[in-house]
Amino acid sequence: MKEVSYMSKFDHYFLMKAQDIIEYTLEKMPEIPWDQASIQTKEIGDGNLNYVYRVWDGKGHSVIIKHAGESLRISDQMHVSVDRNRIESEILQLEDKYAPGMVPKIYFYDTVMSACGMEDLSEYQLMRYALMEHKTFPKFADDISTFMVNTLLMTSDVVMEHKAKKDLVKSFISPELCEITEDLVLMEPYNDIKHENNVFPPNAEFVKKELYSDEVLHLAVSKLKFKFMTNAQALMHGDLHTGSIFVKPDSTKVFDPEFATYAPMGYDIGNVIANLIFAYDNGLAHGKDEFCAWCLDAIEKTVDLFVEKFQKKFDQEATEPMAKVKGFKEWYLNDILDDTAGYCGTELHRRTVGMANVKDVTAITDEGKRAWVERLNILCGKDCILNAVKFRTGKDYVEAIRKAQEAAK
Ligand code: SR1
Ligand code: MG
Repeated sequence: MKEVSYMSKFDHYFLMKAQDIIEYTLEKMPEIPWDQASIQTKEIGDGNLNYVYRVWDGKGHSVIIKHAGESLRISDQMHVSVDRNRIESEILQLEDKYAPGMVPKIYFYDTVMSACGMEDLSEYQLMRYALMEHKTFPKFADDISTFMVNTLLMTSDVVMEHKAKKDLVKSFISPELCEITEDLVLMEPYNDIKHENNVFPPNAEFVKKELYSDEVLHLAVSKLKFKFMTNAQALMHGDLHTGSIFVKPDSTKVFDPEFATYAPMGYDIGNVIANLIFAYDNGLAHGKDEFCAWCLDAIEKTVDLFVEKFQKKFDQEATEPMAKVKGFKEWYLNDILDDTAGYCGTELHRRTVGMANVKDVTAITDEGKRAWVERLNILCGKDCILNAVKFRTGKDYVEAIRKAQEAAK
């Protein structure tokens, strides 16, 4: 039989623009009966790395096309492998297996154009923006603790057959994205080595004293950095902040796992807690007492539900005989909780003084209030890092936040 080969504009990688996206969608998703007369697209990306297009028509069909550029949106000087789109697509498929219904569906992914088509979740709101409107989400702690226990414990050596786990380690290693975390999160907030930090000027002296000159803190953070680089504990999301979560009152969806890699579980849990603290900062600056109380409650429940569900699932799912030895589960969980506090601290610091900040804080227009909550983040983060072994329950975080809030005045 004669082989027929079709030439396509999308046989070789190039950075697609809006005008290419419709043609691309029609080619990649022929199974959808698109209404070509009304099909349109809009770039809706809000992150630091990729381009995100919504494509829709007048007959109710829609899809999200996510496309990786060779340089990053946050800085055209930063270049990161476009393989991150494959990693993200495969991880979302895997997470859907471990935490069904908690991530967008992937319809296709394309390693030539480094793009994927995924479920349009337009009826959801990005959690960071919803929190900045001081909306509350009663199911959030329950949902996110389930997501973390399921995706983290189930991909660890406690549960997975070890050779299969090592295959996942191999598939999802992304050295350049790891390097961003290693430098941007776990080093630069403490030494501004590349002079890329964004320090709010009224706090410049405070940052110099509390972050740049504290050698005890530097040693603690160096240990967290080495643990991140060397402890292939679980397939974590790697960027689990409120800009990677969509919410509706009754549902939570996690997306954007391109930083996913094998690293300590506490990195994800710490990120969630720190980002709820940024929401709290915003509520505090705007005098939203009820919202602030909800943030503290969500932090408390997220930690406590994680611990409760983790222990239960560990008992149900552990397959590794040595993980069943008496005392192992408690030792392992305490280590995760130490890491949780430590990485909560580094996330608090890097989003406050590092290169990639969060709108919850930067959108605070009252300078005095912004300076205050930024000092809260810095002091609370230090407490989490330096006293990590004392953070065992949700209440420990709530107390630390209240203490830092007073000390930061
Ligand atoms: C250079 S990328 C900066 C940050 O954006 C991503 O969302 C990650 O959080 C990364 O650290
Ligand atoms: Mg992201």
